[in-house]
Amino acid sequence: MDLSILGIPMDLGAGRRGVDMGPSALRNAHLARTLRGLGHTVTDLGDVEVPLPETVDKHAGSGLVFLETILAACRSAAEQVAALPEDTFPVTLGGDHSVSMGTVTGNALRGGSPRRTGLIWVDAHTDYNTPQSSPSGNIHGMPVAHLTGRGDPQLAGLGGGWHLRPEDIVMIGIRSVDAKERELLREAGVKAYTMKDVDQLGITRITAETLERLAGTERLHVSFDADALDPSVAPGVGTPVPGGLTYREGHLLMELLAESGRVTSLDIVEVNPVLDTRNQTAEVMVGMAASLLGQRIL
Ligand SMILES: [Mn+2]
Repeated sequence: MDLSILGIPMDLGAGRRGVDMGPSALRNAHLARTLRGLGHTVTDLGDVEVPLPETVDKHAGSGLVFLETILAACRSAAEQVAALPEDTFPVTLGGDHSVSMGTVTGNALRGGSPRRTGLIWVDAHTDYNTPQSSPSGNIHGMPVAHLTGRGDPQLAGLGGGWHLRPEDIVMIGIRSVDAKERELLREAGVKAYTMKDVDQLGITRITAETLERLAGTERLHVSFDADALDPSVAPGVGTPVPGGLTYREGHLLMELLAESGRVTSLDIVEVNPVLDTRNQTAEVMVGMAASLLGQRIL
C-alpha cells in the first residue's frame, strides 16, 4: 500500500503543553521504517505549519482559546489530506486530538466529493463537548461534536457542509465523560464501548459489532488517542485515566481491524514526550500502527 505520513505538531487544544512534539517522537520511534518493513511504500510529507502559541493572539476569533490558530491548522491538514490520491492510506500524527477535525474531514473529502465515512474513535474520552458544555474550554475535548456539525460554527464548518453521521461513529476504551457531554452523546446516538464493555464483552466481539455497525460506510478512519491505553502502557499522555486498554487489547483491536481490510486512514494523537519515559509511548503507538497496517505474529 502507499502510505503518507503527515504531522500536525499542535498542542493548542490541550490544557497541558508538549503534544506538539508527538510527531517527532513517533518519527524517532521509527514509524516510517517500521511501516516500510511491512512492505508498504511510505512517503513522509513533513508537518503542517502550526505557529508557536507565544507568537499568536490566544483570544483571536471568539471566546474559545486559540480558536483561530486551531482552525487554520485543521483547515490546512484537511486540505493536504484531501489532496492525496484515493488509493493512498494517510497516517496523520498529532498533536492534540483537535487535529482530527482536520484529518477526518480531509479523509472524507479525499477524491473530490464527500464519501460516507465511519469513525472508530479509540480514546479514554468521548471528546463530544461543545463550547457550551465543556467544563475546561479546551478544544481537544470537542472534535467529535464538531465533526457531526455541533458547537462552534467555524469548527463545525471545516468540511464546507460535510458532516459525520453520529450513527457512523463508534468509540472504544471510554472511561471519562463529562456530565453534559453524556447527555449530548445520548441525544446524538453515538455508540460508545466503555471499559466496562471491554471487560464484559471483550475486544473480539466489540470489533465485530463495530464493523457490522459501520458496514454501510465507504471509508473507515481510526483515530487512536494514546490515552485509550492504560497509563502503565502509555504514560506519555496529557490526560491519563486509570483502567485503560491493555497492551494486548490495543494490539488485538488493531489486528482485527487490519484483517477486515476496511480501514482507509489512521490518526495517532496525544503522545506527549514531555511526560513520557524514554519515548515508551511513541514506541507503543508505532507498534499499534504496525498492527493496523498488517503486522502479524505468525
Ligand atoms: Mn481524545
